[in-house]
Amino acid sequence: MKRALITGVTGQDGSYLAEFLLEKGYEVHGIKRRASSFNTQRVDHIYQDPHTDNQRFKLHYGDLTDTSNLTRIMKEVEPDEVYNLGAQSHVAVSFEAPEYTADVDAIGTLRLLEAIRFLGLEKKTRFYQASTSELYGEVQEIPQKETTPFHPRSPYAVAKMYAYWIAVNYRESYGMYACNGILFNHESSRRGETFVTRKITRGLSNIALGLEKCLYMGNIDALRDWGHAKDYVRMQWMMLQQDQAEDFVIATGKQISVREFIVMSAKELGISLSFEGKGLEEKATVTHIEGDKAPALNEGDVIVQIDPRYFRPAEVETLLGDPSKAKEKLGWVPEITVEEMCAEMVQADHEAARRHSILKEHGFDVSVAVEN
Ligand code: NDP
Ligand code: GDR
Repeated sequence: MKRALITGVTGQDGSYLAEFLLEKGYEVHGIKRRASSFNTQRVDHIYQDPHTDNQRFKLHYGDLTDTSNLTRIMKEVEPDEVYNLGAQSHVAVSFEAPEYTADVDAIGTLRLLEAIRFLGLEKKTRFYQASTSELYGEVQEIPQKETTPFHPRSPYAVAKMYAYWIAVNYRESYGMYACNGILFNHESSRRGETFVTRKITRGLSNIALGLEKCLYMGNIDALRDWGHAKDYVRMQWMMLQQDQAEDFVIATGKQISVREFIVMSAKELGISLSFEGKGLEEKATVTHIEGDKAPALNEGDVIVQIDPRYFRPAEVETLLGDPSKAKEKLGWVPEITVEEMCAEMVQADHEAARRHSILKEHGFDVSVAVEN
């Protein structure tokens, strides 16, 4: 039985990857952080009682800032495959906490690679690094592929650039099977609530049911190549099954703007929107409502406005990936379109908002966290 170790198992990708590897028959070990409240919601459905026989999903307390902890877990598990998905993964937050982001995202990667080397596992253990389209930042070529030069635009992207190169360096220096998946944005109903797609699907669902009044956004002109996380974790595994370690771009090859994603999400709720105004004055007004998903709204309501607090000190305006290498060499193609992904996300968030509003109607004190 193959053994995998996943950092960031409690995150969006970690949870889908753990499911995927369990289905493939792996023993899956994940690193979770100690927190003052439960933080395993995304993997609770695959939890296995440690008192039962044949437990194949095991969680270890740990942190990417803690060398001795990582080395001990690596020694205990002796994994065939390590998936380094753990990170301070929010670009805007990395401007607020640049040093911590570097410690976790850059040096954390080095700590794992060193643990593998220190334990003499470099011929056994394969290593996947969660690299990112943010490396391209100020884009030098459209679309971006494996050979496109990097120009990172945030402390997050700069930290991930170190992680990218240290994985390449350990491959070249020690013959380790280490590779980078340069993944473009990927989302799902498990996406963190403060990333833009989820902020939109959740915010509009809450507004439709009267739990919030307005969605405050940053740069809605930004263009992204959005895919579904389920498609992307399949590729993370495929990358570790080759004869030779190589780096791959994973993307859909299509892009839309944040504004278009807002319109698409609103449409899923039966709401038509009209955008008017420029820059900070831009607003979206409800022009038409169909069906019964948005009982709290009326035509003429303003439900999207711009708030400068969501602008970043340096922005990545446009990202569009070219996944040809992944298609040609690995036969990987994304199966879920951005429209299908958006529909899934809106449905899940509308359902959650409906539950909240029923509780509220029956007098329970329900507050919806809106800090983004
Ligand atoms: P999430 O933010 O959903 O998950 C991040 C995970 O890392 C969580 O499990 C989190 O734990 C954990 N983590 C954070 N800090 C630490 C730390 N100090 N020590 C150990 N674990 C830590 O990210 P995604 O699942 O979306 O992304 C997975 C990886 O892929 C990340 O590295 C991200 O940077 C990268 N990536 C993501 C893309 C995307 O579009 N989703 C695109 C390209 C790259 P907790 O749950 O406790 O917060
Ligand atoms: P990104 O994702 O920065 O691309 O990083 P995010 O969803 O945060 O932003 C995408 C774009 O939308 C613009 N935007 C806003 N973003 C947020 N979060 N909130 C807003 O209110 C808002 N308004 C506009 C942003 O400025 C940006 O241009 C994600 C993360 O998952 C990284 O870990 C990963 O490496 C990259 O994707 C690929």
